[in-house]
Amino acid sequence: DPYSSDPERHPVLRINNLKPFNAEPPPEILSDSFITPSAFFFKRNHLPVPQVDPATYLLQVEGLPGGLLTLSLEELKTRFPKHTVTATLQCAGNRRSEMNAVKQVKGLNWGIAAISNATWSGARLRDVLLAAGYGPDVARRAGHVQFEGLDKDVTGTTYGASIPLNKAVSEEGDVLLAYEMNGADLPADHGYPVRVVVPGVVGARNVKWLGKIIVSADESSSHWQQNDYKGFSPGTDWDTVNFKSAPAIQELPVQSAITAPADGAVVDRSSEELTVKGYAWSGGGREVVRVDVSLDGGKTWQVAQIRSSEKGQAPEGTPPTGRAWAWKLWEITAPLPPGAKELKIVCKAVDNSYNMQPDTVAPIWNLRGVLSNAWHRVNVKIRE
Ligand code: MTE
Ligand code: MO
Repeated sequence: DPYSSDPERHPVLRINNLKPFNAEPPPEILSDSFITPSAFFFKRNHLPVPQVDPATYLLQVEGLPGGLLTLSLEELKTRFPKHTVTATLQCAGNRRSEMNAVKQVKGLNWGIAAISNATWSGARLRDVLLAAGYGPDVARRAGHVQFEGLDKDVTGTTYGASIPLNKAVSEEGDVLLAYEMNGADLPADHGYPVRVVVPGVVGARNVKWLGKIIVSADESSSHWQQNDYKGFSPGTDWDTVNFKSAPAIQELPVQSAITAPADGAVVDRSSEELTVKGYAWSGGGREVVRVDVSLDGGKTWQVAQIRSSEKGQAPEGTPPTGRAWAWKLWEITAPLPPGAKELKIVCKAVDNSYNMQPDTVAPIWNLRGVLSNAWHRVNVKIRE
């Protein structure tokens, strides 16, 4: 069993698939803390977790004028300044189950918690590429930075993905070769000893157990870059889909969801007030500037209170405006509407480009069930 050496996991996680391991925390845990404790951070593995010995680990960097650069873990930690960023990761398939409810899609049936927020520390990818000879001449011939994981399938094929070279080398990109998560070594499930953290970009490009970096004219040829993690029209089906016709997902659209109360919960009339909590985030460093909440299915709206961090101050490693890599937690406490027997709670977020979420799922349905970001809806009953 290639999964026999997988690490232990917290029993509270909701397992979508055991081998490979895919699990999300109960949603209310997400809104408990601005930084998701690593044990509760969602886990999305395509393959067995590789066991990597930190003493012999080598990271290879290819495709630059300096020739092949090989770095030990120690060299990565000592030759380059340590940089810290608080960034949210979201799987392209977060909230896929809501697409499944419209019409069957292919993929793991994620709820609303395939998203989490952590503080990551490591070397800047930019610094490592510069050390390997990156310069303007390279920018003229290359357009992508490919990443290969050390996790392999039975045929020896590794997990792989790529990002645009611009994102990788930009001083504002904040792309990390992270060796710490939440102030400790990366846990095995999250890529020990080194993973790529690409703030603002879909989870799939944040390659774990990083073995190789290749600067190239081409995107990664991996299945996950070419034939997966792309968006299509609701009218496209498996007979007509042409994966070459759509770009690989990179920056994600604006997103929000209600983490508490849970759908189907019953609240007592005597409690008089109800607190609704959730998260909101947008890709590409676009900052969420507002979250609207409705208790009547979208007829009337109130503005939620946004918490940008634990205690109101900026999270560690917060860069200037335009680089809002971390999510916002929000909440609203409202009196129970008199006479109501049921509340239809809805949330929707707005980012600083005034992007908003679509109101329903059907117009954004797609065969892979990715980019599911419609208004989130939770129904609760009021007991008299
Ligand atoms: N990297 C490797 N090497 N192998 C993987 O299976 N999964 C990707 C990405 N990086 C994956 C990977 C996907 S699809 C997601 S959503 C994120 O890792 C999940 O990161 P997490 O498990 O730390 O939450
Ligand atoms: Mo993912």
